[in-house]
Amino acid sequence: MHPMLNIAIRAARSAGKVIMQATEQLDKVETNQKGSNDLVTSIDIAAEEAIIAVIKKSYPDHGFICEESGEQGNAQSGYQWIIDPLDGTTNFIKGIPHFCVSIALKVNGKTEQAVVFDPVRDELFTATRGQGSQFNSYRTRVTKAKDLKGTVIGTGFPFKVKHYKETYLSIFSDMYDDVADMRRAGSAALDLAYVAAGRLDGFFEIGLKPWDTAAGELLVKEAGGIVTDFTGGHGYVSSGNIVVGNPKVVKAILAKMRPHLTPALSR
Ligand code: 2AM
Ligand code: CA
Repeated sequence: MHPMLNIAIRAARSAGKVIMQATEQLDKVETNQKGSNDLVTSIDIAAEEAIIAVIKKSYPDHGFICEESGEQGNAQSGYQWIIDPLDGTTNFIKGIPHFCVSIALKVNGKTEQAVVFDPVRDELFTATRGQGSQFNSYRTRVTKAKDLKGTVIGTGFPFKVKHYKETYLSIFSDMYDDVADMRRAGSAALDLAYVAAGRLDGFFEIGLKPWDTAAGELLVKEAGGIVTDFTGGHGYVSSGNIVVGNPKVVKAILAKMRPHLTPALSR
């Protein structure tokens, strides 16, 4: 295993410990509002500090982009860790046991290592660029679906950007006609890991942030899947409008989206 992936796993497990201890006394967790329907807890912050401490111990010169503390460290080093210490914060606050830690490492702008760790089920999803994607050390692949028939597609509602409601619901409605079922579980990073592990056939969401998707993207690609924006392009890197799955599933999802796209969703 690559030494940097090893450190990423150690960091994710250390954050997982902080998070799981907190679930035993949820009433003591402090919650603050960052933005519209966007919450942060004392645990997001403590878990992020735990991750940074583990990584800095081995790699004191690396840079970081973190959901809670923003950019820090040395971005010029060519190494940048992209960290979501607790993805699925709303689930965590409500006591719904579905959230994860997401850590990716970019080297000169390319994602090389990825970890998504579910501390509730002790499930570890990892990838190293060019070496495939693993679930608890076993190689994973995206599903082989040829179209939407029989598929289960994950999604997230645009709960922080509710003006997309109408467009989102028309896309959802058209897709719903063809799929077996849809899932809205509340942690985008875990949704992406589930696509990589073949648990979901595909996934789409509007307006995700780099720390929600950085690790999951590499997991999906290394599992044989593709990642696009809502037009099939690369705009997702800045827009966070993301579609993933095997190439045929992505094509089928994009076809359902096409009639409903507004300019803001076409990038
Ligand atoms: P969070 O828990 O770290 O806030 C839920 O739909 C998933 O999407 C979560 O992973 C949530 O991350 C993420 N998310 C982040 N920004 C979002 C946005 N603007 N709209 C919808 N989901 C968002
Ligand atoms: Ca997140």
